[in-house]
Amino acid sequence: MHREFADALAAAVGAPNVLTAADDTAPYCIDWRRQYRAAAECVVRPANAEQVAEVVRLCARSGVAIVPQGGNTGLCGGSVPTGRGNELVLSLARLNRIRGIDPLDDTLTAEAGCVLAQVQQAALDVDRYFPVSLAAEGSCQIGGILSTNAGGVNVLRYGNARDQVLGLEVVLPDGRIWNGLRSLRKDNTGYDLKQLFLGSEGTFGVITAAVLRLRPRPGASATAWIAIDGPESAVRLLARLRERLGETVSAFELISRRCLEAVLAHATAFRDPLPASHPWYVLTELEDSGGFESLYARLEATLADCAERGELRNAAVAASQAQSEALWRIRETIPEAQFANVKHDISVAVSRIPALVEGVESALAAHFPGAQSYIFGHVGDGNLHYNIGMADAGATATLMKRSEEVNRVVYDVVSALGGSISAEHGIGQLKRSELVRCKSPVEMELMRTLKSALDPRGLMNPGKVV
Ligand code: FAD
Ligand code: 2HG
Ligand code: ZN
Repeated sequence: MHREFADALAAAVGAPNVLTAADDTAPYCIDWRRQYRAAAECVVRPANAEQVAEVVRLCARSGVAIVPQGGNTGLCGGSVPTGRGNELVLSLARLNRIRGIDPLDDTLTAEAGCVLAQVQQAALDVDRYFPVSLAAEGSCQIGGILSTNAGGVNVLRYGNARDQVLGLEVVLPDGRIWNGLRSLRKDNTGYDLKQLFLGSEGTFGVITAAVLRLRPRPGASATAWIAIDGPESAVRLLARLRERLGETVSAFELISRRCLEAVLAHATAFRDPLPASHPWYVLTELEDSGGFESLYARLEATLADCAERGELRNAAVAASQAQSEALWRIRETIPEAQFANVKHDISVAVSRIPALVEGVESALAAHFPGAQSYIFGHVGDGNLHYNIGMADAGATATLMKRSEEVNRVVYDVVSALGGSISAEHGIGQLKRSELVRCKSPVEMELMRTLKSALDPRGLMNPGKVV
């Protein structure tokens, strides 16, 4: 790294916050799945928006590219360097202050480096609720979930990360700070600029803070683990639960038997929630303003009725918070229990989920005999994590080398059903070439026009998305 540039960075953020030794930078230069590793010039850890702006100005002056990084839990290689050109990792971890909470406005203003769990807890502390929830919530950061427009398990009721945002503060690629930290529920004064930065994976600027919407804290929640025949039953069961229980249904997750078995094999602490084995499961959660007893009773009665109609095979309703947490731990452990395989994060209209599973399974059987699918995820949003491996680690490693061919097979089915190749994880480095295949030339041109208008020198997270 150029001496003058290094000195200027140290002056901006303090020398201890400019990491250059390989041992220090290594954890920032490899992604969560250990699929992408590349060196950075350095890792810079500013403490506030002004310091971020100064670092961005210095980078613009020296032509150094910036890779914004939050909790580094992203699953598409967006948060790590590409290894092409001079890149600096800009860690937002020290911007971790909650700037304010207003229970009358139902808003919380958080800096980008606040960990999601910290924000959830801060909301609970004032008897409010921040509904974004995902297995990485102990490490992913607000800037990361907003930049990927993360989903998680509560999208069904509350929407994606994008839907939780009222205002943003962003450092633009030239180092100017855009203060859009408004708390307005209604504001039609021209283009809604914050939407540009939500879900654009750090390619337009660095989010430094956000005004987040809070919700009423649910009085009670009830959880059920339900055995079903297959995806078709899941879609019908969701419709039935929503008919009977309305908006109280906040999560509705599909889990295949193979995923459950992977979790049971992963750690001895896990138990199969039901006495017999079943091919598929749904994990559902209800939230309501009333008490637990009545919610539990409504859920149990609805499931008993569904069982009588033959709409489910068996069900276990959690009788305590501890039982509910144990069921959710199974779901949350799936990503690490089936860590190495060819990942897909796909969505279709909810009603097309059965056709999606049928189509992908038969295409896989034809093209990759012996392939084993780990199917799970947010079926209530039409979003499945469709991860494909083989019976043993060696064969899976070989399959991973053919991941482009596997992707082709999966994405052709997705595309025939009018679906998306990235429901929630984003594009990053992983799906960049696929994006070009699945978007029309008009859409790609619009995206590139936006990119060159906002970041004409291409210094914001290059090699990601477009
Ligand atoms: P990072 O990984 O650090 O970054 C992600 C992207 O955002 C990168 O492109 C990065 O450059 C950019 N970025 C980060 N911070 C900023 C910023 N302040 N300004 C501009 N750009 C920035 N995702 C889901 O949607 N739903 C899930 O259910 C889900 N579950 C997960 C479970 C596990 C176990 C793991 C490991 C990941 C999961 N994810 C899920 C993936 C996921 O995208 C996130 O965990 C989260 O959104 C990333 O946050 P992060 O702070 O780790 O971001
Ligand atoms: C989840 O829903 C995440 O758990 C991770 O989005 C999905 O590991 C995966 O494929
Ligand atoms: Zn997910």
